[in-house]
Amino acid sequence: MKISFIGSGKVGAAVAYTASLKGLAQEIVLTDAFSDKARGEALDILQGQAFTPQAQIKYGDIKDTAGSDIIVITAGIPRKADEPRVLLLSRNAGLIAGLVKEAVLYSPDCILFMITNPLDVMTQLAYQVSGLSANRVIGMGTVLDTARYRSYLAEQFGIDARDIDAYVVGEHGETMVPLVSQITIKGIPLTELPGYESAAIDRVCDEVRIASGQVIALKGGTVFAPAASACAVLEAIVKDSNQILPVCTYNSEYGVAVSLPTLVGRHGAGPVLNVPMTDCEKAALEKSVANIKAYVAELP
Ligand code: 2OP
Repeated sequence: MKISFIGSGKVGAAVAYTASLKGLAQEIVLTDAFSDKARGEALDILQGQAFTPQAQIKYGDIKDTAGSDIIVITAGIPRKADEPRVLLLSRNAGLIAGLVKEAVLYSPDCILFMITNPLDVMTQLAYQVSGLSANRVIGMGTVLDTARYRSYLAEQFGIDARDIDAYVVGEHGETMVPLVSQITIKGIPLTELPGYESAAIDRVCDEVRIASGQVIALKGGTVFAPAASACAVLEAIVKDSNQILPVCTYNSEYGVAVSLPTLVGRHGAGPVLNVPMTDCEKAALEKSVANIKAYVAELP
């Protein structure tokens, strides 16, 4: 398994490091517009290898990513705390289109894993310009928001986050939809938990919506939750686990890239699963999809 990173900033480097700790690849290649940054991060990971799983950690330019099984794209300008993710559209679109095309030339059989924001638009763009089938262009999407949702629910109700089945779907952005009607704890509806009150769920949903802005305001950017979430997706691909994750993929029913619970394995992503939703949740998802489409229409 060869995993290459286009963009070795804070998030790219953290994903690469986490992937190396999890032993997800035999070969990891870091690239960055600032080549010293890629070299520095690669050397830093390499120097710890006496105590971590062994992998070849390399740095270089896009040519060195040739033959990758997975290409992780984190390149681009990140957002500030008070900026919506979508403001990055004009900043990142041209850059990402060029990088995707070049990466696929060197790795025509790869799975593209998109992390750059605005996530849904960048996934749609990568799907359009890469020529790859939809199952091989995967955005991290609301996997990250889902991680936050489960973590905050776990904290609120004092239970193990890994026992919680709950999803955030739709846009990885302002209109994300935390699904409340389907939350279960190992098959038991959340409403059956001692101490359950619907106001607490509303508070958790609000917290999830502002979660990244809060971290960005405090430390300048989100890093560890994105790295953990990205590596959950990478692990599902590498181990061919067919895990259900709300990744972002082009959805022919909606006509745009959007996050929904999807099987993820060595083939990439798909099929998308039908989650039961209330009418209110369905309407919120439709609104979220419309929002993504409006942003996609702004692509140059
Ligand atoms: C996040 O949600 C900034 O999209 C990034 O952490």
